Amino acid sequence: MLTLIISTIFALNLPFVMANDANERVINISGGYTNVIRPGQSTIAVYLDTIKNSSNKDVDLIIVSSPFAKNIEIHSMQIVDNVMKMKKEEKITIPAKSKVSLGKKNPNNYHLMVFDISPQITEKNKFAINLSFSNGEKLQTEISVKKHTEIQHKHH
Ligand SMILES: [Cu+2]
Repeated sequence: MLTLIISTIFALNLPFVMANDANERVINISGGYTNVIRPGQSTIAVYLDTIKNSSNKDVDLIIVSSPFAKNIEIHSMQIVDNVMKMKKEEKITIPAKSKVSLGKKNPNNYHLMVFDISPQITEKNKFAINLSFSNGEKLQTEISVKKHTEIQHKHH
């Protein structure tokens, strides 16, 4: 009887244990930043130096949001007929045991396009964005806003 109870508990626990394994943190994000936000500007591009996947399965970045913005899209850029065009991506795959850059000048020109950002965000601020991945992982990361002095080329 006791054996039966124990094995029943183990049987019932199995899915729980598997769910726990799936929720183990395998994604690491570093280096979130955006350019100077000019007064009145409501759409900005956000860059992440690295998204690292330490698991042995591919993981997709699928949803990005922020309490400080209405909507965030995943974008890439491609040259079409000599014109640089932004393209909305449904996901970015971070291959197993590998990393992908959404930093400036990454090969696919990946970036996050943030729409209707709160006017409260200024160069003094950092703000948080939330990233959801196909393995169920949800992470928050801070985006620092670059200051005016960091701009190297000014156009008057
Ligand atoms: Cu864009």
